[in-house]
Amino acid sequence: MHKFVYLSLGSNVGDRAANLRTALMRLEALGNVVAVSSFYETEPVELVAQPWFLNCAVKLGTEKMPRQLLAGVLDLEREMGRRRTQKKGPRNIDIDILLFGNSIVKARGLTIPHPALHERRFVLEPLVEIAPDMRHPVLKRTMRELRDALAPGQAVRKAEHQARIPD
Ligand code: PH2
Ligand code: MG
Ligand code: MG
Repeated sequence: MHKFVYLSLGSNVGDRAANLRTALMRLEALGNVVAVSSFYETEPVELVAQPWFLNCAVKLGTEKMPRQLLAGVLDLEREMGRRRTQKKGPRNIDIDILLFGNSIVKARGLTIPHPALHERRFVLEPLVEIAPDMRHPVLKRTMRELRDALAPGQAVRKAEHQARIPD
């Protein structure tokens, strides 16, 4: 069944904008990229001693099931040369599943909605750009409401680089 899913992309190693664009292109193998937010310069959170990230949010139409989609994005990260060393540490590309339609998924290695979605400005600011009225299936709040409820802090600003939906 066709579903719309929302992803968060992040990069803080190498040519960050090029990394996001490559990932956007390769995501077409898993479905249709139907919306991409601006790219945002974001202050690192949780593990703070690392370079600033470029983050964006993506709306993907897909026929895949949640675990298949996860396997697909992990393969994509690997194909782009991601090496998992330090948890939450620097990476050339990170692709996280935020929302999978209105589904709630709790499996080993996969929780949807993403458990930190509502706490992260680097996720919510781009997401509000493309899905302000989308409702969190557990918290029952819209993405705009969740963004507005964030405590101050976590610098996030729109970057110059323009995201573009791949042809
Ligand atoms: N990803 C993390 C940890 N911290 N901070 C920002 N600004 N952007 C990220 O994508 C990010 C982070 C773990 O995946
Ligand atoms: Mg992540
Ligand atoms: Mg990840």
